Amino acid sequence: MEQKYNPQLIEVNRQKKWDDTQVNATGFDTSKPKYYLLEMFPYPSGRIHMGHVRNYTIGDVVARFKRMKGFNVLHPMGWDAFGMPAENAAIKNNSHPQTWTDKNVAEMREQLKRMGFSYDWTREVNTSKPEYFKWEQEFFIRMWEKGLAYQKLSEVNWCNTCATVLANEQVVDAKCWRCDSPVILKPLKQWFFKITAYAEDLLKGIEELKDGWPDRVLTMQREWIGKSTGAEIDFTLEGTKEKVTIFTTRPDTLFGVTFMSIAPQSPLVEKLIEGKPQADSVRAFVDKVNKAEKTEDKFAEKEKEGVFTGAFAINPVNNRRVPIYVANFVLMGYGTGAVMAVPAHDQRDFEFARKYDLPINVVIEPKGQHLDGKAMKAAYTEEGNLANSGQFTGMKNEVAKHAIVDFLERKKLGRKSVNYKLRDWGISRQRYWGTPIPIIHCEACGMVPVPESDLPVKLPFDVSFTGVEGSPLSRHEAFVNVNCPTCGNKARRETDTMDTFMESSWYFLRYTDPNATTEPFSPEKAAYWLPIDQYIGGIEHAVLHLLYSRFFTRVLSDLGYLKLSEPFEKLLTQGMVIKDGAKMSKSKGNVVDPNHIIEQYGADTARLFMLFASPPERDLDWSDAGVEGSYRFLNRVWNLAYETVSNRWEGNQDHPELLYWVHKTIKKVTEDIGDEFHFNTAVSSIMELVNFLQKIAPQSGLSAAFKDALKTLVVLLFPFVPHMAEELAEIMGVGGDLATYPWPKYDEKALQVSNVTIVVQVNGKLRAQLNLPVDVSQDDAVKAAHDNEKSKPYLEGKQVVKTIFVKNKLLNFVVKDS
Ligand code: ANZ
Ligand code: ZN
Repeated sequence: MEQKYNPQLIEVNRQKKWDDTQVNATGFDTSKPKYYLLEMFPYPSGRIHMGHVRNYTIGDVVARFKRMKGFNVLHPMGWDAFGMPAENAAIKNNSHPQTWTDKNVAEMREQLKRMGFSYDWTREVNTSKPEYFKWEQEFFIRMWEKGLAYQKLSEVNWCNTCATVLANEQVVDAKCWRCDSPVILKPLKQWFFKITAYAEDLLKGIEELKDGWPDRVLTMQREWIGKSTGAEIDFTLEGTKEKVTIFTTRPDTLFGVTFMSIAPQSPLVEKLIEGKPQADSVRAFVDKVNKAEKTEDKFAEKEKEGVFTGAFAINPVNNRRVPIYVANFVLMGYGTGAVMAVPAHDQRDFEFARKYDLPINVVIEPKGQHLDGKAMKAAYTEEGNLANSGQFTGMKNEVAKHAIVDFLERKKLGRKSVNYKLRDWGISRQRYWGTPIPIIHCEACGMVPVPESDLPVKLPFDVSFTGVEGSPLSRHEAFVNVNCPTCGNKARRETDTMDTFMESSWYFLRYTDPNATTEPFSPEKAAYWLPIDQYIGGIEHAVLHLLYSRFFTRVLSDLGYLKLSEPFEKLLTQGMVIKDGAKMSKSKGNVVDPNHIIEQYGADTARLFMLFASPPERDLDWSDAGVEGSYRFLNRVWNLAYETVSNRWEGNQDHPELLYWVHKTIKKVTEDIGDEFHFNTAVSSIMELVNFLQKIAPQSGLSAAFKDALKTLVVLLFPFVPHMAEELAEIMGVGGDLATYPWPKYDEKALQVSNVTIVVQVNGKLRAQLNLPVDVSQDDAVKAAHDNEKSKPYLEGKQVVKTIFVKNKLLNFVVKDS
């Protein structure tokens, strides 16, 4: 055994061995319980960063631990390989996205291997390969046949810098999630997936995830789906038989309506202003709003404005005339695009009423209080009792909500109604580096799916990347011009590609059967492995990837590919890696390159630091001193083993507390990894064991029990620092492959029987040594001191003014004669 710890040499050798023997490849041994552990796969941007290192280290501890606990573990890795950076790099470097991506994948794979992560590399998935996206095209066609994929003209979120459409989820604070440019609206024919058809089911599913997912993520998904329960109420257009239907969540305020607001884009507008003197001013207003929407930041707070149409609606419960306004804050895409305005109880309506001098009629009052619309400074939005509301006056407003809707339903003037904020998922991108949408547009036949035998629709390699607007595919004649599969006439191939979130919505299914060629994955294999027992990734995916995956799993189940609704049983969202108070990022200039740490200290040190510095779900503050500390600890372990193996100690005496310490550590590490992923406390208990072993080594270092303790230590270290642990295990003759070595069990008896020696002092003088159970309480120790023959005489009849108790060590009485 080498005297000096040489991580670089050890690690590279171990990694080569793991690679040669494929020790982490997954079996299909159904006699063992399965455990599917997944970390979010990376985008192959070129290099692994510390965020990856942290995410994957956390996962690796769990994977190794579960294997040792006898599970059949699936722990795969792959590449989310489509996406814009590849295309942007191609434009910049005059290269090809495929070349760029393949090179990055090769480099990053080596980096991951150099970290010693125990992936089953035989299952590597790369989403940019036709063997993968072929199935996506098949899914798309199935969805299209069922009406779950459709094309419509729509105002889309557009990023000028990236020259592409963004999904709602990719707009963060009105900016492009990727490049931070402001997002504008643009009308384009786009492909959508009907995620709204699954809104209720996705919402219900959240209940099932309560025990396995962080509350924060569930709340974000719930809010994103945004269910609103209320009613649709029909007002009549004065002087006609026509209805104007509104959506409200507050039917209890119906008697307080003093005007109505409709969306500028509403088809009603033209009808309302026909022949009215207001027509011109309304049209001008609508134009202004539409222009502003296209040029201005869509999400910025804008001044609430409106204009009177000259038309009135009749409130169905009290027959009052209410003027109809066109207002810039009413969205055409939500509810009915028309709102009953109740300024006394809605702040937005309140401000609008003040601005345009419209009446404010109070219909809800706090108990025992009277409100005056003229004097109000803000809308009253709390609970209360109904006022000025005909037969409903006096009723609690929560009760009135139902009573008024019941009344309306009976009179056929309204009905219960539910609305969701969730919009359909816009999936088409005017980009090259993505999965081609397998549709052909024929003048005679309309949209025709590419026949199954022609799948996959591959990306042509010979394209030019100029960076000009529009997809490079649309400029590729041979790709675009095809014959219609139905009628044979000249037709045009769809040139949009799919959102890359499509690939990540099912990659976890492909891992179960990555080399399938006649189907996307075998239903049996998917059924065996799914759901994923533990998923680990960043909180930034709370509503993007994690919602799409839940949706897509349901879709694939409905299409008959599998039977599952929730793909991820448990979710851990790891914290960020921060340095100098900010997230590690290129733009902040505070990046630490994992390779440098590996070169200087080795992968085991990098892993140990990541695990020890903070619990997984919290942010991790990078500290060079912490890295140093981890490295020093590993050196201490190495030295301890070295001294033992080379018989450098004197003593051969069994220490009475040794077994206690070993079993206590096994228990703590097992529980900390197993239940809550408290790796930091698991590591610190291992450190305590090392301290203890170091302390007793001179007397006990050559005893069999000491050597056994050291072997156990090495086994416990394996999930955290696998290279060093396996090296030492081999040297010390632990026997067998640590990858599948049975995880040590602890013995409750060893935990109980062990005693410690507690020194009793009276006024600083040693009076007795007590042999007491480990972790004995102060009270019990004091009692024992009073009973002990030797210390008893010094305590009897004395007044104890102070007792100092150092757990498992010392009991000191300060006494004075009484
Ligand atoms: C009358 C009322 C009185 C309202 C009151 C609120 C408070 P959520 O919870 O987001 O679903 N609304 C309905 N459709 C709208 C649209 N297309 N654009 C803008 N606002 C719209 O909000 C529902 C409430 O938002 C509805 O209830 C409606 O105003 C408004 F004291 O109706 B409410
Ligand atoms: Zn045709």
